[in-house]
Amino acid sequence: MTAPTVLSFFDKDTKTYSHVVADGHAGVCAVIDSVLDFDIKSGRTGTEGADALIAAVKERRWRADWVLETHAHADHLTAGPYVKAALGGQIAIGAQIPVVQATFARIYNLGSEFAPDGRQFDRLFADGDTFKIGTLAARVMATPGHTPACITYVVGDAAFIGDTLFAPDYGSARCDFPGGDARTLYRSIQRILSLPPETRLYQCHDYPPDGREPAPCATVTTQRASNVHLAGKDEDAFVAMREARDKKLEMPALLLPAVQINIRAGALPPAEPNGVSYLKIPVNRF
Ligand SMILES: N[C@@H](CCC(=O)N[C@@H](CS)C(=O)NCC(=O)O)C(=O)O
Ligand SMILES: [Fe+2]
Repeated sequence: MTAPTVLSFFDKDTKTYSHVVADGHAGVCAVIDSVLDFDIKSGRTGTEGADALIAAVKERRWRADWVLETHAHADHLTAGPYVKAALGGQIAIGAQIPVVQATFARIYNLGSEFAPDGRQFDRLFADGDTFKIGTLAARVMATPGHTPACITYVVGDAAFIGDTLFAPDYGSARCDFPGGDARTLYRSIQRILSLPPETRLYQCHDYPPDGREPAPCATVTTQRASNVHLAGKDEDAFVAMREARDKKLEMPALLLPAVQINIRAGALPPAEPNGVSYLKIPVNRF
């Protein structure tokens, strides 16, 4: 099997990892979890981070066949449409995304202009679906828990696990967003850890403690041996720990602006008659 080439890009503002997984020989890649910069103070989007990723792909003369999301992110805006316009590719996300869209359509009180049925994306991937990146075979695993629609992309000896496990010294993803569930996450993590021991598990975030550089991945072996949220814990103990921790977490700084764009596959809400697109903030809803 051809080993995939992986490039990883770290967004310091939201501590998000975007990845590019490529069949270098065929010159074809997939972009995973891209980030659009967003300045909440001015309401301005920016493309500095996405441009660096796009430049790295262009430099290698790769074409993107896929612009993949592991889930509808709650802490940053996706740059999916911007990446697609620059590199090509179909925008894809998990097949359960309508569940997330329906929940947030209620929260934002979106009108009939927004259809919570996944049509905003080019492709919806369900558990067990397969697709190609050049000659590389990619396989989808449903890994819900952080959100109901989270998926993992397995490409050769690399797996893009989104928000499930984080670095061994940090642990796991929160489960307190609408539709999140700690027990479901635990079971998804067990499925991920049943991949071959040498599999590189690429995370969507790293929140390194002071003094440690961010790291994009850890192997199944390393996660099994040393993840602080798993060591010595069975399912019930994990759930108790996760739920207790989640009670203490603040909302991500960009949740309210980000989700209303991410459930639209990265499109801004339709412009108002003056040509400007507006975001909504539900007051006293959370
Ligand atoms: N302080 C961060 C929080 C980000 C956050 O909540 N990240 C989620 C992933 S979208 C998570 O699972 N965090 C795990 C945790 O903090 O335990 C922000 O404002 O963006
Ligand atoms: Fe997330």
